[in-house]
Amino acid sequence: MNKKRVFSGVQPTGNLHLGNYLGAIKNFVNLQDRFECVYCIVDLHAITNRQDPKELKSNIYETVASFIASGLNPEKNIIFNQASVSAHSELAWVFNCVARIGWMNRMTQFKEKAGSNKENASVGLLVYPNLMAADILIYKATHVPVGEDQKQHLELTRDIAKKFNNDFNCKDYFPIVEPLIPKEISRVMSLRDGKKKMSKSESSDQSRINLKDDKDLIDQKIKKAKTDNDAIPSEIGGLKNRPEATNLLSIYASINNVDLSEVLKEFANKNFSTFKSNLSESLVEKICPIGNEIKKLLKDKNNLNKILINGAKRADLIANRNLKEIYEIIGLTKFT
Ligand code: AQP
Repeated sequence: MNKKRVFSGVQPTGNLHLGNYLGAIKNFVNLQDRFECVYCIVDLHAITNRQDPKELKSNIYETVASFIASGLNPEKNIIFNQASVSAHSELAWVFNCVARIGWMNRMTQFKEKAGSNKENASVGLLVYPNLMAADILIYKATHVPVGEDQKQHLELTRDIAKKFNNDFNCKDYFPIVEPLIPKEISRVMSLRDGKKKMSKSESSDQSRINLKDDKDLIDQKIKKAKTDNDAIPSEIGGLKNRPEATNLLSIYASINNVDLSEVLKEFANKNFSTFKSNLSESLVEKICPIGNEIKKLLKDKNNLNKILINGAKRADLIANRNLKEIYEIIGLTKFT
């Protein structure tokens, strides 16, 4: 049926960090030669939490610059922001009517982000996964590269696709998407707490490596990163109940494109201070050129505008064609 197509999105909610890079963007780059790829800056998702309007606008540029600096080719891939293509919101409304309230209530991201005061969370935060399903399915994407934290939302996308296909008697209309989750490290954890996800909204900047951090900052953050008192084991079994050690060793594996078992062989029985200087070196080698390129790209807003306008036109064409079909299936008409 459909040609294989990749879709993924990143929120413009601040500096992108190593979790976004290793969990998602590195994979985006690897996929661009094999698939038709659509990469979106999901600004409508960002406003599920209050955003400063000026900062939001500047974070959109920051995110597109981070995509390009990480190696995404804007000619080959469709790169755009979600607010430019209204079909995402239109399909999200349709999915609000397909998905069930019970499905939303089970989403762990909502529970985590809403915290103890659920009644006061925005309705947008609750129905966020329906908009995410619309982002993906408006392109009839078949594959979605994401970090492991998004796995539950993708399962919901599959449920929505199946229910729509079934309710409207249109077998196989929406594809049942496959998540593409990195093998070496599916979830990059905080440098301060190996049980918490590395995240933009964590108040301590020491908890994450940002793509724009310079060498000194990376060295300092890795030096201070939490570990435990034991030496590095030679086998993966030796990492049981050692979340901080597992995190740092897995980051090293992912950034160097090697298996964790090989990293353990290389550093077996060594202490963490030796390992940490190797880790810093690898991060500086990989992340600093990206950060420098982001800073350079941000100086030329005209170029970034051109990339976003061109991407929006290409995305809009596909999305509107599909929306027309979807409305036809449902019985909705745009009288124009
Ligand atoms: N720590 C992580 N490890 C692996 N993958 C991660 N991703 C995010 N954090 C990690 C992946 O990055 C992509 C884009 O994420 P996002 O910006 O849309 O939203 P997020 O997951 O909510 O990211 P943050 O940093 O945690 O933002 P805040 O703090 O604003 O909530 C996704 O593919 C995600 O899996």
